[in-house]
Amino acid sequence: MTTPSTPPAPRVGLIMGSDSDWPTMKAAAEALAEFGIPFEVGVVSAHRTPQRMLDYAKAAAGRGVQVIIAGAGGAAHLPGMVASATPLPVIGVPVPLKYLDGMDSLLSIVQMPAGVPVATVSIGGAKNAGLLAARILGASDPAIQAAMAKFQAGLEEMVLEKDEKLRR
Ligand code: RP5
Repeated sequence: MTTPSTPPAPRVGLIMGSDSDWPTMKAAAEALAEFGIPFEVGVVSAHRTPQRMLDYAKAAAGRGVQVIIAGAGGAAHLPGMVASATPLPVIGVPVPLKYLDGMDSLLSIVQMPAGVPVATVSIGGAKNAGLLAARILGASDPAIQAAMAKFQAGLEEMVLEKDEKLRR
C-alpha cells in the first residue's frame, strides 16, 4: 500500500514569459532536479499578464519560494519587473529569439537601475541559472552545498580525463 504524500513546497520559482521559452528554460529545471531542489514552473508574462506577474512576485516569498529564475526573450522585462516587486533574489535568463541573436533579451535584462538587482546569466544560459539558484540555497543548506562541491569536483575530473586523452 502506498501512502499519499504531499509534494515538498517549491523553493525556486521558475517562470518565463511564454511557453515558447521552455526549450531554453528547461535546462534550469534539469539542474534544479539534479540537486533535488523542489521548484515550480509557470508562464508569467510582463506584457500580456501584468497583474498576474505582480501577484506572483508579491506572493512568492510568503509562499516559501526563496529564489526566482525568470526567463524572457525580446523586450525581456519580466526578470526586472519581478525583481521590483519581490525581496527575493531574481536570476534573469535572456532567451534568444529569431532576430538579434538574443542581444535584445540580454540588454533588456542586464541593464537594471541601481537598487533593483537581477543576476543575469548568459544568453540561453538557463543551466547556469539553475546552478546559481542551487548555490544561493546552498549558502544556508549544507546538503545542497555539499552536492555542489561534488558537482564541481566532477567538472574538474571531466576536464582532467579529456586532457589525459589528448596527451595519449
Ligand atoms: C517574450 O516574448 C517571451 O518571453 C518570449 O520569449 C517572447 C515571444 O513570446 P511568444 O510570442 O512566443 O509567446 O515575452
